[in-house]
Amino acid sequence: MKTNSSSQGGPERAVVLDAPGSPPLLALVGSANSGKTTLFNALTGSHYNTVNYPGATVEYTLGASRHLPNFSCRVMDTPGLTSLVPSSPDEKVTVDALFKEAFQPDVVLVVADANQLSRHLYLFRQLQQLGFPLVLVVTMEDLLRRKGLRVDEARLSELLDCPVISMDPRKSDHLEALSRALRSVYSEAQDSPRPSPSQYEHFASHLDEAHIATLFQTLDQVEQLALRPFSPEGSKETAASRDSRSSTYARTAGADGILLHPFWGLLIFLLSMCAIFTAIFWMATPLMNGIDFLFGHMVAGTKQLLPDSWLTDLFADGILGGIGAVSVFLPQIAILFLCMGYLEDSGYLARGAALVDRPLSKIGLNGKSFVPLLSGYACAIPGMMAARTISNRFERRLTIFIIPLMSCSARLPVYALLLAFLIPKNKPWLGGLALTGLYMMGIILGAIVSTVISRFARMKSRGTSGFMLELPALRRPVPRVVVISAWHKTAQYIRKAGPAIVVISLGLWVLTHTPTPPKSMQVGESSEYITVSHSYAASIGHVIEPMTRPLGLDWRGGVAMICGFAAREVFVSSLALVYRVQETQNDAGLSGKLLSRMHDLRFEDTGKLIFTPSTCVGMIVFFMIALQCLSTVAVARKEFGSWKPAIIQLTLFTGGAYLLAVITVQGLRALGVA
Ligand SMILES: Nc1nc2c(ncn2[C@@H]2O[C@H](COP(=O)(O)OP(=O)(O)OP(=O)(O)O)[C@@H](O)[C@H]2O)c(=O)[nH]1
Ligand SMILES: [Mg+2]
Repeated sequence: MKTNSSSQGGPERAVVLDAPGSPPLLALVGSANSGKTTLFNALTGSHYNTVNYPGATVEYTLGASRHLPNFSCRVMDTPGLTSLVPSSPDEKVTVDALFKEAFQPDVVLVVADANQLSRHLYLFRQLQQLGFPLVLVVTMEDLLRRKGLRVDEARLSELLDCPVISMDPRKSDHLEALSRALRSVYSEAQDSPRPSPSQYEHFASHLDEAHIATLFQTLDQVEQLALRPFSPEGSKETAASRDSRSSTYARTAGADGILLHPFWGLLIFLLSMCAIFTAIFWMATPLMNGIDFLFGHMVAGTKQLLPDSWLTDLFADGILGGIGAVSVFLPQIAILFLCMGYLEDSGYLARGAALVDRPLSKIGLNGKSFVPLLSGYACAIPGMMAARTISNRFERRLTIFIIPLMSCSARLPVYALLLAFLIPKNKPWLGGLALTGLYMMGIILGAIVSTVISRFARMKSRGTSGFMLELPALRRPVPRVVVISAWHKTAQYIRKAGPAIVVISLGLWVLTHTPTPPKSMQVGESSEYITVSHSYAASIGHVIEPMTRPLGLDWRGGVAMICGFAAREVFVSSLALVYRVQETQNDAGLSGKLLSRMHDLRFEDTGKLIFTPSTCVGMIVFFMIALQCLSTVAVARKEFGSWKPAIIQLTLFTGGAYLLAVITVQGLRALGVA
């Protein structure tokens, strides 16, 4: 869920950093979860992912200040930073951004959470000591006010000797005041030199503990002087309203007592997940039927409208059919993102991290692994990148290693198809339960792999990084924020999966239609069948058939599985193509046709049914474990820093998946399951 700059849905803008005459550079820095990315989005009009737990951003991002009145600048969002001495790779990104010549910001905008003012001001003071031109933005004052306190901007500004703007970056007000402050700081500092890397080296090597302790004491005083009691404006706060507010707080604290309880907390967590997955099956069905119907008619309509030629077939079956087969699953993916976004924004998912810290530390990981693992449930790529927040190298690499086992959203269409085949339509809860089980299996398998590796590695001595996660306040999510975020994640999914589906569907159509079989064979009603069984795809499929037979699949299923390596969801559209689903004569939509076709497909030689319960369970096992995504391998190489672990990961997971799938299919058959 939690994603980071390069994988987020916002428009990437290429901004040349050090081009001569380019507008001033404004850097947003501050502690994790203080609202930097939210402010970045407000200033630039982007839609980068903002979530309610620390560690969302792990790379810097650039944009143009389109919404900042009268001050045209480039804006840089950075990963959270607590102090100028970085303790993890993501923190190092921010420090590098501040001191590398080409990046040197003209103004630094420090973002601090009003509820943790003294701690967040520590970084501010360090930047001030080094001589950066600064403006301070204080966020989350709405939450502070609920505690009966407010920030006295003027007083804080006086104490810190720096312009201070208190604002909620989720609403676009106060941008005028912010712009004014930035303009004045920028024009004052324009000619003075920025702190150099050598100044930084000197600063970092002269930090001593006594100095840090004094600084924190001073900052505590600053906080005390700058916070004022607050009662709701205009209205005299009545005893009743005060009581109701403090009881809200007592409730939040009480809620945490249950939500973080080792037993009840976990039970509630599991039940919420079950509810979400049942919702995915149940709520999505009408929408899925609609999309299915639409594409079914589009394909049929295209074939009627356009002249009868191979080009029409290529377009209708290859492209439209391919897109349709996967689009059907979009409602499920959107509902998954919506529900997770809601839990994320409420602050509940961060409780998940606290809950699993102890179990995770038992298997060699760290509470901080939770966010990357959770991100892995949307897509392994941002998950692997989010692991940069883990400072301990071993724990970071172990987290990256097991992330592909988390069920990414690309697996959802495959699971959904196979479960729809296995489970009666009138029992959505059974589907939800099965899906919860599959998603849980991801974390269980990850735990097994991680335990084994960390047991082996324990021979070598290694440190472990302490886990410190700031729990965000529990709050009612803002529906607009949740919906927009889910929309952008779904759109991003389409952008990522779409091209692969079109290209593979086209390629596969050509492979299954060439070369043209000899004229003498092109007679009778099964001419389409003859075409495909004489095609190049058939030749490839027959070569790999000895591998796919033990899985219970014929050569056509094997071809679809190979196509799945481009992107897992392509498996579904490929099945539709290799099994010539378009020719099924019934009124169902595309996926209805695919399902009904699966029920009576038979092996060409033995005449036995291909898609049996054992084959489908085997395929689920295969897809659950296989690292079937080449972009993940590339990112793993980058995050590991070498090919070796990435290749080991690929071979271990894909090889293991194949073996386990064969064992499952053969085992089930030995037990008498068809
Ligand atoms: N209530 C409230 N929530 C806010 C405010 N500003 C930001 N948020 C929320 O705080 C959460 C964290 O915001 P982000 O912008 O992701 O924080 P960040 O500083 O980029 O976090 P990292 O990338 O982890 O360093 C999000 O859920 C925001 O919607 C505010 O003023 N009030
Ligand atoms: Mg961020």
